[in-house]
Amino acid sequence: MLEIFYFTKFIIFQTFGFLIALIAGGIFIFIVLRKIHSLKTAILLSFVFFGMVIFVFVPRAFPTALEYPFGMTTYGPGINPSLPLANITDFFRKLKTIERASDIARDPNDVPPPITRKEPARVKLDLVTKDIISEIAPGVFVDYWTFNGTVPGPMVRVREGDTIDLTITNDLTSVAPHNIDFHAVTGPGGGAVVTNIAPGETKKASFKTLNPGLYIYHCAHANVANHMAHGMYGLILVEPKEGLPKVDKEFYVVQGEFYPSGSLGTKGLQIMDAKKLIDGQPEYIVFNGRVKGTVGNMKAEVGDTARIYVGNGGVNLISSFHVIGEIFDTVYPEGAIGKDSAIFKNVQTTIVPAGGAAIVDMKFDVPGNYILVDHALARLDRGAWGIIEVTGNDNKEIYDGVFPTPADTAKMGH
Ligand SMILES: [Cu+2]
Repeated sequence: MLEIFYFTKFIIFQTFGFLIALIAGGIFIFIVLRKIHSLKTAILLSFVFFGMVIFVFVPRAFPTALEYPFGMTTYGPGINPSLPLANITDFFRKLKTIERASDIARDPNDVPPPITRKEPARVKLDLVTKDIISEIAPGVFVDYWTFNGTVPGPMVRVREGDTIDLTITNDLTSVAPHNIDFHAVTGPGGGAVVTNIAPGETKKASFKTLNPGLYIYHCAHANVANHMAHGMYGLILVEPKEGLPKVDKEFYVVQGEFYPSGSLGTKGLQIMDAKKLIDGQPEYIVFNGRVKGTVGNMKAEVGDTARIYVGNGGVNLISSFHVIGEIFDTVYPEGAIGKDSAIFKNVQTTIVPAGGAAIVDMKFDVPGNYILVDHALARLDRGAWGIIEVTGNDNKEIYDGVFPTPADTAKMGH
């Protein structure tokens, strides 16, 4: 019911608002003119009215198609990011069949185990693109477009030289066609060119991973920014032949932006606002698809070494990734790994570009809550934060809430 209400509201206010205002204005002038029999007033009012029509309505009221927002001109290589009304009515028609999920977030613990193989192999990968309606914040619903039903999609882990045998299916309930672009793949579109799938369609393709690294994969169907702003991204780790140094804990976190028509906190089902998208003004900036997408799921013990595979689905912002209270002992900048790759030591904040990644390692010495953030800190208020809960024994030598008295110092043997 709530969905029907929001859809009707959208149609009336956003799509036909101009038309209604135009008709109402015409009727108003007609009524006024019938009461005042003055040619001068009639001419003056007509000028005001037609002036307003030209100034306000003309630039917006003659769209090439019924779309939201009306009459957007953009210069991308494909279709523009406005949503065709046909797409919206299609969504409405399929609304009953679209899956609802109580939690859209991919569990940050959902990291495939390190690869122990010493030889390259063929690795099967099955992906399903699918609409999921779920909450981005309490009471705020979004029609996510997903890989395998979560945001981000599954983390893929292969070894340098492996061949991926991909089977990708677009679920019949999907509103839009999709495809996949692996940044780890060499060739046109990173795979996108050979994986275009309409709802109900399946395609198979195989790719050899030539370069080690941590890479984003994403849907690259036109309008690409629009598809990515619906949640269509994830990470693929191509381990170098020699593997990565062992750690106790591995986590999977991907930042992303969402552009609903309603402002921050506006409840109900939201339609994406393509104008906000190209203006780069997201309402929500989150880790793993929703506000608190990783909260409650990242745990470690004192003494553990932890690694976070961080991605940024964007589509507009660069993430300044930071963990409050920790220093990254090692950063693999921009997800670059393998022989002769740069490694940074002792880093406070690292850049994760839009459509890029980074690997950060840290060791927990003291128990407590460690907050991961995009350190453009105003973004915390839009959802860009998570928590790593570390339990274990205090280490007063490293971190103490009070300044020790001389007696305490004597006891500690200094
Ligand atoms: Cu897509």
